[in-house]
Amino acid sequence: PRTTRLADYRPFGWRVTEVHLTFRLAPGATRVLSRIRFAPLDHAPARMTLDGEGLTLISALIDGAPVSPDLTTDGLTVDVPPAPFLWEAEVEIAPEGNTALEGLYMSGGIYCTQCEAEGFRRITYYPDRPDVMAPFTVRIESDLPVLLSNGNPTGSGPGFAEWHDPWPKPSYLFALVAGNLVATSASFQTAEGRDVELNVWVRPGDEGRTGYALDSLIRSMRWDEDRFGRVYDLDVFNIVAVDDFNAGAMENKGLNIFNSKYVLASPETATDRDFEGIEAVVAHEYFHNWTGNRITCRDWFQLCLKEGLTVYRDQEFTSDMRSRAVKRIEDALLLRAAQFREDAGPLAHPPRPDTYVEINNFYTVTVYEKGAEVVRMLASVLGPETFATGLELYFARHDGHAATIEEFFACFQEVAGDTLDGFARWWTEAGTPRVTVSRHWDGETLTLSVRQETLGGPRWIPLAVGLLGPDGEEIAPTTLLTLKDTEAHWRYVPSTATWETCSAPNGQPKTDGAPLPSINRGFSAPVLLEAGMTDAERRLIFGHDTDPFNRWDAGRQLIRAGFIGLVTEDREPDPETLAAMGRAVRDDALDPAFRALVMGLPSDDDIAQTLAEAGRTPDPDLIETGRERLREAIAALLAGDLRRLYADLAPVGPYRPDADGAGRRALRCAALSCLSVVDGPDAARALYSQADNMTERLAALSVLLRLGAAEDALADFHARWSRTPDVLDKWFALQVGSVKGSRAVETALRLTRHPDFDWRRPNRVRSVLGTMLRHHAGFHSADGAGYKVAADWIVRLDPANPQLAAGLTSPFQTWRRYDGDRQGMMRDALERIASADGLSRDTSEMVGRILG
Ligand code: BAL
Ligand code: ZN
Repeated sequence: PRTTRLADYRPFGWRVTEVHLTFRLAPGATRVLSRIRFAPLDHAPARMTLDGEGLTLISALIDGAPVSPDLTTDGLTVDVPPAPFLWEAEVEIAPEGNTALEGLYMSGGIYCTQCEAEGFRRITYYPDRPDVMAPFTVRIESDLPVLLSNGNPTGSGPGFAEWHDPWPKPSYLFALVAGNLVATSASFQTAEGRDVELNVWVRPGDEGRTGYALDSLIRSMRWDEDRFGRVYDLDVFNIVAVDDFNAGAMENKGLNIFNSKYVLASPETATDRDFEGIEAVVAHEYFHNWTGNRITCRDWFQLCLKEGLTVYRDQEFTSDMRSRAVKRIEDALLLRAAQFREDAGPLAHPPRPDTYVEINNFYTVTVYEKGAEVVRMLASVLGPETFATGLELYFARHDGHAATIEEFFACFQEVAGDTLDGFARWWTEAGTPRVTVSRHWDGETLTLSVRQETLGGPRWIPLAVGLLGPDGEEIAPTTLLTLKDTEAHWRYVPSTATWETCSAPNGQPKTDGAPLPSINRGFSAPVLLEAGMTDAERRLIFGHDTDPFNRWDAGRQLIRAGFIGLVTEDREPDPETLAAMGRAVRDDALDPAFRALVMGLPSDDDIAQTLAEAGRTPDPDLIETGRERLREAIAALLAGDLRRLYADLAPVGPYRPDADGAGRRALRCAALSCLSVVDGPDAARALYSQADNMTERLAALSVLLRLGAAEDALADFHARWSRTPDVLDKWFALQVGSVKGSRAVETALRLTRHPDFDWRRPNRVRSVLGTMLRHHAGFHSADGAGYKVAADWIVRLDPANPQLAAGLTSPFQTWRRYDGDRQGMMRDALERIASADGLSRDTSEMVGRILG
């Protein structure tokens, strides 16, 4: 397959000034008629190339005269005049048979589209690249009751509807939906006085579960006006939920299409995490209207320009709606678990990569989450006002254009009046910087020496630092120290409460009375930090720091060290660490959500990664057993506190999906889960039957599954929810995720034979197969069953849905961590996938990169 390179970027030779599309919908044979006006640019060649995949060309005309283009496997070429011309084509496509879910396809009788990144070429011939932007007019012909496209409605009648989108957009933002749908609606008046009709469209029967998505949309629109000055620009904003969707949602202009998982919610069907996810994804897609749609990407290498910035914006939204501290910890957890792992292995790439084979493989945590961290660091180093001014300049200068990271960055360099060059490496280099901090105390002055080890030269690393006194009191407030070179030294000047740069300290350091630095507060830089702290110092930070992130992180480091000791040296958990955890968990002055996070143990994969970094070979079974022993030790020590908490946190009123309620439930469920180790299943059984909400019901079911006491509850759950796909997905996933070791593989295999399992539904596949692949001890079971089953599934799924299959390969990326037997079995599995007949570009690129 062909590699696409950033260095080869060339603009398209024509401007597209107008696009008219007519769809005559039929499941097996939809006709798409296009009328597109092209105007040559100076460098336009005599032949034009259009992208197209899987299309049957019926006719083609240029300025009304029939032409015979040369058809290729990925499009066509045709001679064109050297002046503006009208291209007309009619093609036939078959949405019913489209199992790849790219282009126009059908989900449960609903026609819908997914065009990002390169799906539009499966709809008609077009320059399917993000830097070609044009206004679209669309006519849909069908007897279905609801016919939607981008922009504003301009006409409808029996069997047709017409839409016009005045905002020039690339083809990846095109969307069409047709089906039997019902809307929950509201109106919104923008800050500019525009009345906007808001609709959330779902299948009849689901309309009772749309309220939270609609409310999230309204809050997002208002927030984007208040916080970023971004105002909506059409008369209608439609959201449609479909059950079969490869990703989470899609920001098509004025017509967002969502995986129903991120729309449908009621207290009975959705967990607190689902509600938070819906709020964040609705916001994310809405925020793309400016960061993605009004200003889009010049080419797909710039994907993080829209995704990193939009994730940053949705993180800020969630932080304002909920708890900023908790959100920051959750984001750091995700980044460390998924992005650091990606950066440490064969799939490492910069947020702005410079080559790809299949762009679908680059919708990664690096592009999204690390991309957001880079924007967050830019905001930190510039300060809020300069950052806001730079962003305003970006919106003003690039509105209506397809931009690059360099153009984005130039806006901030201009307003900062400074050269920020070392900062830009965050976008262009892969790898997680390793930052080492050493301390020198001479009895009066504390000096910090900070070093970075990075690929591709030093980057700017903003470290938020505070100081604690011997009893944990804050003696220096948070200050941002930005490391710009490989090494720097700062000393703290108490008289002015400032830090100043200095030369390397010398002389014998003292220890008595030294203040304790709390470094990288708020996870100000996404780095691996080695601060050389003792356990006693970590306990001081855990117990006292004013920065909630570092408090949590110090506790996490203590627990992780105990976990490692338990796995590798059979050491008992450290009583002082457990006691410190107990003090935090008992502390009613702390946010319950924070306390629940303190109780969370590092994942098995996290422990495996830590061991691998220390040069040791992780043993998945020992890690799993170690987790159980750690949980038993915590339960034994804290049982009394946890029983009290479980009782005290019982619901006091009806369920509400807000941050406070979610935090209380998170802590209560964490207490239940831990307590069940000593108290058995009774409390979980009672909670399962009494709970008025899915959060507690699912938590109870998970405990029952772990204890092998879930038979009745599982049957009850299935009976209640067998006709509600998004809830039934939870039933599937929980069974795989809650059993130990190789039983996860057996359970997953058994569930693929369940009558409700369906290989064509991505959410169902991810519930069973995705959960098995993430089950560390199951996937890595010593007999290789997990690897074999994974390879079987990927080979089976690939022909129908390459994007889904390729996504399932990523758990193999850590294969070099493990022992020789496991490495051999994983390599065999990967090679078997690679040699499958007709393997897709998506999966073959992933497997090739993983094998290295
Ligand atoms: N653009 C693809 C879905 C999203 O990131 O919003
Ligand atoms: Zn996005």
